[in-house]
Amino acid sequence: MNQIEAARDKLKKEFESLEDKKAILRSIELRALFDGIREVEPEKRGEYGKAVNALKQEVHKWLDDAEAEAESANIEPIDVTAPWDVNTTADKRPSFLPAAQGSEHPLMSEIDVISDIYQRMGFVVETSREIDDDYHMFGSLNFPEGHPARDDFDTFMTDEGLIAPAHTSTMQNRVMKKYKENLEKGEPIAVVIPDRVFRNEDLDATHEHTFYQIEGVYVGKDVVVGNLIETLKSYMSDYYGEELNVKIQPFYFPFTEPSFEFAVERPSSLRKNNSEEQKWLELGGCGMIHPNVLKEAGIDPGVYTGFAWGFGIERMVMMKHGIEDIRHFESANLKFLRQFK
Ligand code: FA5
Repeated sequence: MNQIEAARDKLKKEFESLEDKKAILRSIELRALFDGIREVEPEKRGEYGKAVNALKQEVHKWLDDAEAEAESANIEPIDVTAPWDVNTTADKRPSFLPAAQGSEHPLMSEIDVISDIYQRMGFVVETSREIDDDYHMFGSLNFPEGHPARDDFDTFMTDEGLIAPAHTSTMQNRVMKKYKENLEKGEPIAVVIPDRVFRNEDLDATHEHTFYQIEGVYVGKDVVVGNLIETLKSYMSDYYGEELNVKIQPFYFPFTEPSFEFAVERPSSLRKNNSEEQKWLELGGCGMIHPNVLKEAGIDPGVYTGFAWGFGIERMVMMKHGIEDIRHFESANLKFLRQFK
């Protein structure tokens, strides 16, 4: 049986070197053992046959064990967020870079700059939320049930009917209710809300599906359109450090009356061509808060009036820093991001 022992050792070595372990069943060595049965003397044939079969079963066991091992290696959870090749061992993984090598995202630092300006102008800064309901997205904003204007704010919805807000105007009702006592004390409501919003959008150089807006709400006595325009212009000249050419034209929003669209003249470096459309970049919408929206927040529109606006933050920053495409912000392009460090 030395012959079988020797064949077993050879098979084992072959098995260990094989990538496709199943190929061992087609091994010449194994076949030769079976073929050899005929050559063994009849009286030893039984014993020989048993030994060969036992070896064959052992080979099958090697295979089963190898398969089980491969399977348990596969089950090990893979950290899909790991910023390294998950197959490297712990000692070969890169260590994290020191925080000093990173920097704040330019949009976050610009939101701070913008908020600071409004705070100096007397506005309180509030934050919005990234999941909201139908009432704050539409009902509180004077969108009648089934009104086509709802389609202008096409966004994402959960099965339960919760909404990823398409604009920061979802906060108007909340902040008016929260600061209503200011009015009783003879003070205005003056709040800005910078935050993230979401839209089902065709993407291009000025449209993202996820972007930032800053909402502003001002309510008091004897507030008129002139106050709205002066507030926005004063903010603009502070943020840009110069007077930009602006265009304010009538528009429609269910929650403001009258409503306007506010655009600024683009420098030629940010224009694709000389068309009238390329000349202006729409920064936001604004208007006098609709009486129904004031009433919904428990404010008497016969006594108080107010204005609101919602500006796109990326677009304001694009104008400030000459960024020609909004998609740079989310691109994780270090060359782009380092310019703001
Ligand atoms: C609104 O969202 C209104 N809620 C604004 C408003 C507030 C009006 C309060 C009246 C009173 P609009 O859909 O036009 O309006 O968006 C406002 C601004 O957000 C745009 O002018 C633009 O600067 C920015 N914006 C809109 N869609 C996108 C987008 N897909 N990508 C980047 N910025 C966008």
